[in-house]
Amino acid sequence: MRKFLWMGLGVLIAACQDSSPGTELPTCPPTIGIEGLAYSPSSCKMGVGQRVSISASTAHPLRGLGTGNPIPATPTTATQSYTFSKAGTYEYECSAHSAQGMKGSITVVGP
Ligand SMILES: [Cu+2]
Repeated sequence: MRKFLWMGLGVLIAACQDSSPGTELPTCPPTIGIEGLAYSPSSCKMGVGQRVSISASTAHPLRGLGTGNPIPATPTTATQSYTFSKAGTYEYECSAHSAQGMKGSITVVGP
């Protein structure tokens, strides 16, 4: 009886681990907005070749992180759209508030 209990627990844990990262991310809206000191949504997913705008202003300059990021590393104060032509996870931040956690990521998935 005890053995079956442990088997059941093992199945339950396996089921929980089955969900691959990215599947619960919301689909990116046409424009990623800013709410307080956070991007909204702060994480989202979209398909290769799609475009998304990311809000930026003088109060919240946007810069991309990492190599191969369509969002330039040099901060921009203009809201503009970016096209992601390669699958991967792209991170960005508000250069004024990154210490306060004003960061975001876009997960680009292949067709
Ligand atoms: Cu900011």
